[in-house]
Amino acid sequence: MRRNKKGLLAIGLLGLVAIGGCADRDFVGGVVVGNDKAITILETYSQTYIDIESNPQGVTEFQIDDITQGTLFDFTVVDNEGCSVVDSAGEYDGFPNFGVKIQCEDENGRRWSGNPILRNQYTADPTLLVDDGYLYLYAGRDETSFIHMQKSQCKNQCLTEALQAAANFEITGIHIYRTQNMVDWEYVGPAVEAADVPWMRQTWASHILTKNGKYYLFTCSPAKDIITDVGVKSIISLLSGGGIAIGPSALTGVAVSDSPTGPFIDSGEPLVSYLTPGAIDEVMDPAAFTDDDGTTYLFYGGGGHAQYVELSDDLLSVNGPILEIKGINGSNPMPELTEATYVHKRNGVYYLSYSKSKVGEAPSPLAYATADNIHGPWTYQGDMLGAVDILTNHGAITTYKGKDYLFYHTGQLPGIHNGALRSNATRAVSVQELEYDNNGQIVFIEQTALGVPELLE
Ligand code: FUB
Repeated sequence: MRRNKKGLLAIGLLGLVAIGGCADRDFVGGVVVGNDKAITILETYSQTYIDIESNPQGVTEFQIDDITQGTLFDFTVVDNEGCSVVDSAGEYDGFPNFGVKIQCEDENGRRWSGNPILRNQYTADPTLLVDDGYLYLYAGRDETSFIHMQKSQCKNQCLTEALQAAANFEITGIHIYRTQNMVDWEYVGPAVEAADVPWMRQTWASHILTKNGKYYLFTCSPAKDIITDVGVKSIISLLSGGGIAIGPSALTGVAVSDSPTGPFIDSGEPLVSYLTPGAIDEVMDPAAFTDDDGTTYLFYGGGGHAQYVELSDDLLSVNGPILEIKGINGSNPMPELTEATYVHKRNGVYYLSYSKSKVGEAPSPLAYATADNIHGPWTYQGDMLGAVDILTNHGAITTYKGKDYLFYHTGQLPGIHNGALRSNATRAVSVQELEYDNNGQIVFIEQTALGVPELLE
């Protein structure tokens, strides 16, 4: 095994392979690996990854000479942000363990997290908890063999593919990771696995919250007995000028533990579902929030709609009717809502963030609205993070050791699974610092390859 000790080591592509498909899609090629296997999708909505040296995100790219299990491989590192690579090496150990560990140092020798922060498995839909000196990250693990490629210019012809891809997540569990310095992450173990919960088909986005000395992991799943109605909803949404509706009929429940490390035991049945009177179909992407008076609310939504409901004090049932999120003078406080509602509060101001999409534009910027009251009215404030390079995004915000952070996911982790490089369900969690201006507005957050610096004691 050779190790790249510094900067960019460009390893030439062994070959380019044109891949057929949608007529107006200009595939730029692929990488030939192993036994002349042509693989790859090196194109997504907004970026073309085959051009390694001009990759604006400076992410790690690699090629594998032989993809048999246990093979050590060289890879290419691009650093365009002053990060020297002090250790980079890889070993293919069978999906999802294709990972490489990259340690970055700046010119002062300070370590940075790098983005994505976890590189040996795909992770999506972050949710965060600060507990006993640790920052805990709970994330779904993407495990997909679905090959999908799409780009913004490829609208109508590829729409069906895009929708199918969105419906083809394979997310088997929520997993727990933790750090004390934002650079070194420890894998703790699984929190909830869909196979253990009768009402779950997959573990879609979750939300962790602690109350009364217990730890509550709100989880959601597309309905088990509905294949998907995503396509129909999306067409209706598109015809009416909305974004791509990728929310299926979904359910949200809660699993409880005495410890942030689990075990989390599902309460037995969903708290709210698409069958609950008054609820929208997309009862997905739970965002739980406890207000100063101790009342906990559960927000959820997708595909253009979001709602919320008060929970009972033990958080195991709802306590009141389904409520609608209101804007000022009837305005829509969450334009182009796709999904991923998230609520936090700072200096008396409530922030309601979410991911949004608009046909023909790069998907999934994160936007937010603010209010003086948890019941609104909410005022739309605009984007806080630009589009990512993959179909979805999902944000989570926290304060840890005096710094504010936004976690989200991108398609920036390369990898190989069943001959596919990247799909809309090969996502990976990234992090950036988050700042507020003097008026409490979130300063637009730039996505970087470097991530965040190590927190020193
Ligand atoms: O991971 C599955 C779904 O994709 C989540 O529930 C959404 O937030 C989006 O990230």
